[in-house]
Amino acid sequence: MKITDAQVFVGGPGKNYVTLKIMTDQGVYGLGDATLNNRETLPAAYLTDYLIPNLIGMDPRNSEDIWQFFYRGAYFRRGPIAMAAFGAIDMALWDIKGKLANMPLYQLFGGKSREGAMVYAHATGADLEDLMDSVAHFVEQGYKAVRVQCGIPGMPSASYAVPETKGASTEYMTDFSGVRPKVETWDTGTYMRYMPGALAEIRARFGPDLHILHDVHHRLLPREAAEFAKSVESVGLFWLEDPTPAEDQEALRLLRAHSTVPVAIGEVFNSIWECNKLIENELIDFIRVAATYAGGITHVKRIIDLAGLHHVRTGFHGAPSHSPICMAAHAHLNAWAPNFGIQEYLVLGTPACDALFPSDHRMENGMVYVSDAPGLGVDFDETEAKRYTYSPGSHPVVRLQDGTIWNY
Ligand code: CS2
Ligand code: MG
Repeated sequence: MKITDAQVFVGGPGKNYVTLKIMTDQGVYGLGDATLNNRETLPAAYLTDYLIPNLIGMDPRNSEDIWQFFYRGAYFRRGPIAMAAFGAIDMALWDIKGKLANMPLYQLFGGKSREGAMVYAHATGADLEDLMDSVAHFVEQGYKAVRVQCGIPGMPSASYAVPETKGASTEYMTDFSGVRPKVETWDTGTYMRYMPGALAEIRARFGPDLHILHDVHHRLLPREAAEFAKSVESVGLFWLEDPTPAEDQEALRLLRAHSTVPVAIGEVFNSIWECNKLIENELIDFIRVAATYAGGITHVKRIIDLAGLHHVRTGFHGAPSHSPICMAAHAHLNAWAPNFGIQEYLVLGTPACDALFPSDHRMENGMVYVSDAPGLGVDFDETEAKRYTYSPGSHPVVRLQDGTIWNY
């Protein structure tokens, strides 16, 4: 069996999804997601210029060997661009494998460990009251877990992932007016004084059963993160995400020494080599990698297995940055993984997205039910794809009040 052709499409409803389609001489094709948010043309070029010419003629069933060929063959290993490109190829090869076996992927992993996988939504508000309305909206829809972010009184501009005006759209992460970022202003002291009380109010309003998550988005120093984690302990968070920039992994020992708050890290990691020390030293509780830029299903399965040895559960990244193809890969991993924790969930279910990526993975009452179709169980409508083109966008950059650049 041989790969005969592969194509890359960039575009989508409100997002530049990077979709790979691999064709074979047996008519079976596979789909992969190589979306690297706000740098989408780069994995697309890596695929088109270097990887696809090598793929043609390979036997698509040898997904492990193909993964190793590209990973080791690059010599300059890892990095989000390469790993997103390898990840897309890997997903597409697993999709083909499942279609050949006539089985949904979770069966090839070892079957279902659960019927539905719990997901969390993003609740956000310009202020706490606005956020409470957003949380209530998700609770009414049956969500059992909600990530909460809100504007902070005294903070000069909207902080991470919040709209500037009440009730505004939640299109807060990418500005598609060009590659020049908008600037947000951050003040750690204001955040540290306000947020613990706000989280306590959310807990008081919604009661003990709601899983509440909060994302610090890498903005605190290690000592500040330890103080913050200690101060929110009574809220009973499901997790505190990215309390510090994760390059300095030893820093988490300070947080661990002062607090039992569950810690989730890893959405910017692209290989097991960034996760292994955090996992082996049991400095985190949830690992946040994504099948897209952590090298696909083959590589993420290795991370899941390592995590399982150390009581670390999964909490895969699922920001709108990932296409429904990556989310389908996650749905299969989540159905199988014995150490599944939760899934961040934002993309599936919008009519435009469903038209471009038809699938019968189902979301109901805050749970995802995996599709039983062979392979990934998601398709790509190329006619629909013609409606979209690439539009450059950017994450905001963050500065302190004196102008110093800070962490987005
Ligand atoms: C975030 C992301 O989902 C999350 O937890 O931290 O939204 C992140 O900001 C984006 O994926 C960046 O592209
Ligand atoms: Mg995050």
